[in-house]
Amino acid sequence: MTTTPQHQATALANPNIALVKYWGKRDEALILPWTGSLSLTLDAAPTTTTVRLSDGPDDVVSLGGQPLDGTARARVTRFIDLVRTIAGRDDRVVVDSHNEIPTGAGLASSASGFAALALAASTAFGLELDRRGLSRLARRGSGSASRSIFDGLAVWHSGHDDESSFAEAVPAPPGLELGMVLTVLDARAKSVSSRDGMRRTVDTSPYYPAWVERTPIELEEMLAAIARADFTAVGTIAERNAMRMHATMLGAEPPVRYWGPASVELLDLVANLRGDGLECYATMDAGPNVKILCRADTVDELASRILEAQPDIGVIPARAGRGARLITSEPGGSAGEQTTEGAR
Ligand code: 2P0
Repeated sequence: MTTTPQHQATALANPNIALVKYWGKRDEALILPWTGSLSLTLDAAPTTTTVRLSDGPDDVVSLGGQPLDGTARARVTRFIDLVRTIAGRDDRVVVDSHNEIPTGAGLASSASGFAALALAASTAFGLELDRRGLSRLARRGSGSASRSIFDGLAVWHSGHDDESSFAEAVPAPPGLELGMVLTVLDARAKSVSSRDGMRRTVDTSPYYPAWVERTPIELEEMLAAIARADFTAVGTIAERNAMRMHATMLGAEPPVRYWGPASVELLDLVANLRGDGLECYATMDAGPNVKILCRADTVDELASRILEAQPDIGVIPARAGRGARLITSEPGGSAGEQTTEGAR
């Protein structure tokens, strides 16, 4: 492939939280999921990543100003190897990445991280990817990153091979303005990575086949609920789907349990708030932190009601946000901020 490397590019991407979850791969090398999923890209807690081509002897990777090593570094360099292969180049790189949220605590840092890395690296190496291509590339770093390429709601089609497994935007109709409050109950990195948790669930949980059978139906129900701007249905389906995902994990051997006592308290709080007329729904990922879906105009009220009940926890209020975008790309000078479409 002929490419025009940009020397250096900086990209910003936001995390996304799934309303219909991705849990389990049919192909670990290509990161092809067993089922499709759907998420909301947030306007909070971004990752900013700069990739610079270098003539040094080896890749240098840092996160939050600290050099990465071991598995975390290997995951990035393997991804850069893929970009080098596609670009037909062998430059080494310096990768400098910063997260605004705790890394590896089930707060979607790998989604924002690999979405930003995919955009910065593909630009630095001169690949001209459209958003579908970028989504496919980000998927190879982390499945959920395929969805952070897009603004707001995105559906990741499971597909059956590298080409057919990508995410795309789902238009939100007027009247369905979504918000979310992320709670930070425990900011430590989780003890079982989502990658290992998924593998164990697929390999050992007798409930996993039911998940594979049900999720496509729930995804269709979710898309229909979105199309008719039915917030109650969106929230109900999302909460149910999250509980079912955790049920498949609890059936694994040994069980994969990300919940802690504080998570259960939050789940009760969400049910109580809903009973009091503040319509909100809980979802949880591969960590103890509960994320609470609400209407965009109730985010602030929800955040303060949560803090009233649980003054010691952290909350991150969020609304629908933008997909991955370039901040700068430099053949020599700065290109200013561009959207991914503008970056083609
Ligand atoms: C999701 N999660 O749909 C689900 C729900 C966590 C629970 O995607 O192995 O970091 O890199 O593809 O994307 C977290 O998994 O996993 C995730 P890999 P990823 O958001």
